[in-house]
Amino acid sequence: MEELKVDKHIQYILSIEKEKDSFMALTMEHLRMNGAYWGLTTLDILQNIATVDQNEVISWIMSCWDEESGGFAGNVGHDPHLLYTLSAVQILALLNRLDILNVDMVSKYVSGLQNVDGSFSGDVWGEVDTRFSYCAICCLSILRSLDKINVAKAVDYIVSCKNLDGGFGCTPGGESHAGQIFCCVGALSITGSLHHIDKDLLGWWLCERQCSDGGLCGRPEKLSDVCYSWWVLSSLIMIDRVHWIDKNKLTKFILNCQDCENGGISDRPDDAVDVYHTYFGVAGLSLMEYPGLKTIDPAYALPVDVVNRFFFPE
Ligand code: GRG
Ligand code: ZN
Repeated sequence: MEELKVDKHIQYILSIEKEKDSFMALTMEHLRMNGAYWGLTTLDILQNIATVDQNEVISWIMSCWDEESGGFAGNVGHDPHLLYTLSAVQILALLNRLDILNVDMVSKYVSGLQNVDGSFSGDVWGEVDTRFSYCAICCLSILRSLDKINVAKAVDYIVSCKNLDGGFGCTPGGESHAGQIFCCVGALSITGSLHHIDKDLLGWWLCERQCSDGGLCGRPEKLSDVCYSWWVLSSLIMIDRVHWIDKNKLTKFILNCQDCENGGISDRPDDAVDVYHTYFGVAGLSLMEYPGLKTIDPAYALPVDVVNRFFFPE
């Protein structure tokens, strides 16, 4: 079997830095904060976070902070959003620099986006989605500020998005999708509410996502894609059903999506690589305990040692 090209992937992620002369110059301008989280978390799983200039990263992150609202934007001068606020908090946790945050203001931003039905809007424009429930809950949990929202109502809303097939959608009645399932299972896991899930039913739906090529897909009749190695596998782990998929076949599928020459991982074999699928491929292998990788936490999407550090500070 092809092995994981650790050094090539490190070089690939660092090369995105060199292209535009700073690490933060990751491809997608409007969601650079997410890109930074994907790249840096991948480097940490590959045990190479020390290769980046941490001060440069931290000052860039803080320049994306909007003092007025308390939220973070996807890039300097852009509008704040829950998606980027979670990424910023995750990166600061990764770099062990949560101390520079104004926790009260960031938590106020997040809690201010909760609606009366318990759901969360992504920003002031109001779009509601279970993705934002996850972002809010994960972010506040890292900041140890879950008491700033109505957790019971947040859980009720997520449960109202559960379908008869055991999965979850983005709003009540929305079709089950592996990405939304990760968000709902992750949020329920963090809030100690997994008893709302029928584990056998959801586990069955999730393990049915494994295709004949060994890869996982996001919904019935769809093609396999490396990113679902994260969305599906992390959910299966959280509900204790990961032994229902064939890990060997999935490992081979991910390793087959590597660019063995220039580094990086693509969505499926022979496609172009990107930092997003590089992260999900490496994170998926970490979930399957591939040798030499840091173990990643399936709910927080951060290495386990990082999660332990913010819950059990020295
Ligand atoms: C910290 C890991 C982490 C996440 C933050 C943003 C977020 C929370 C979660 C997003 C969950 C989600 C909805 C993921 C799905 C992304 C995706 C590949 C969507 C495309 O779906 P389809 O079904 O495409 O249109 P395919 O290609 O699968 O047919
Ligand atoms: Zn994908």
